[in-house]
Amino acid sequence: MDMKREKIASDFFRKNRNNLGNEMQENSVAIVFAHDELWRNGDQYYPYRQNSNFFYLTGIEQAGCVLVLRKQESRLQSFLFIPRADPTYEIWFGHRLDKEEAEAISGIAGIFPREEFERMRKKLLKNTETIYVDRLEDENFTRGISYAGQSFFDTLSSSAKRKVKSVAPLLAKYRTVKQKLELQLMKKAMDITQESFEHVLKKIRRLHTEYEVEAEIFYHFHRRGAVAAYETIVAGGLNATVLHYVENKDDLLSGDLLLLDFGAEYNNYAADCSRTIPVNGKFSPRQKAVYEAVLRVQEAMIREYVPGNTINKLNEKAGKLMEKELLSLGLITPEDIRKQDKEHPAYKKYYMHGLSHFLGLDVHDAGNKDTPFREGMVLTCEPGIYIRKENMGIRIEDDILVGNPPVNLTRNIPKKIDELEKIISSGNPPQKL
Ligand SMILES: [Mn+2]
Repeated sequence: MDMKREKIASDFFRKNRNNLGNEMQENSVAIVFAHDELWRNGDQYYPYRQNSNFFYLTGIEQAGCVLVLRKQESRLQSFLFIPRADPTYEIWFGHRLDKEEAEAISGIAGIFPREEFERMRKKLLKNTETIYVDRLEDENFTRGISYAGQSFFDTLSSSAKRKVKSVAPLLAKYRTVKQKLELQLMKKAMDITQESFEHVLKKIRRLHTEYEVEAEIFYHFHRRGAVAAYETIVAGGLNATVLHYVENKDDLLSGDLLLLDFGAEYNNYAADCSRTIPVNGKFSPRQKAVYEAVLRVQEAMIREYVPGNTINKLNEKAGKLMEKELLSLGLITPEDIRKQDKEHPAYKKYYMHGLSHFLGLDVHDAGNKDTPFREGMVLTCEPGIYIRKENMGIRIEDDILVGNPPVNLTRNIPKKIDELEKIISSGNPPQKL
């Protein structure tokens, strides 16, 4: 039995398909492909991670599958195509789902071998006016990437006989609002993230490099059946001013701060947390002042995660608060603010990223900067101050459940200065060499 996975009842996936069906027009079809295996080198592939939309609609975590939903006369039918059983394949790579197993996971009764897809496709698309295809949504990150859904979309679009649309906007309405089960899985990812951080705190004075810290985090992710939801950032001193520093290769220096941006992915659901700690266990007065400024902005902003707000509105408010803090820290002057260009406000010199993003199956989940917040949405709150000339970058990030009042789901991951210093000092003292 697969102990690394929690069994999710097929009702969850059926409900998600029905929700998508409600958004689809009459006489339409939606097609979602499973991700292919991604080649790494030689005969090796990257660890497999299912396409989030495909998982959300089927629960199937296997390559080579296709989901087709057909809506006609307000009735929704589901068809799932899976690779045929192959004894030789199984000797080398293990078990592949058979029809019964795929049905039990997904709740879909109409299951067919994958090679039938090409033959049945014409029939399934017959009399449809609109076809929704799951395609690559963000060109910034997917240019040049091969995905069956995208090729399918391009082929259909060029024939121009029917309307071809993207499936993602229809799903975003549902993926942004977390169901109870999803919140439970995310909470588990957050608990695992918390556990790994507490171990780092207790060990930090005996760890000498960024990659040792990373190993400590991964150890606690893996032992609880999780993986990293995104590339882990372990950035000491100046490295923390590189926003996406993921090499994690340098020595840790006493007197430096260490920025950690790390989150477990459990059952495909992500946590996303950032903490900043002193390598030697004690914040200097200046580090403390900058840290407290970031924390004040974060705590004020967490209260803003109420229904009706948007990421854009949060960014505006966070910018104003940050401006005030940077003035008191002496990093910017009233003159800088008077002279500032609206597009490039003075605070952006030290706080250059956004405050928040949606969180769920993807670490940067469905939903955008104008999506009005609704109860049950989960977003991050992550202000930061990065000062190259002072060799420090500080970010504090928690995961917030929208509501009235909002709930900080990662509130138990320590972040107050005295709490951090106390836990570090309770751990093993540095090794005498
Ligand atoms: Mn984040």
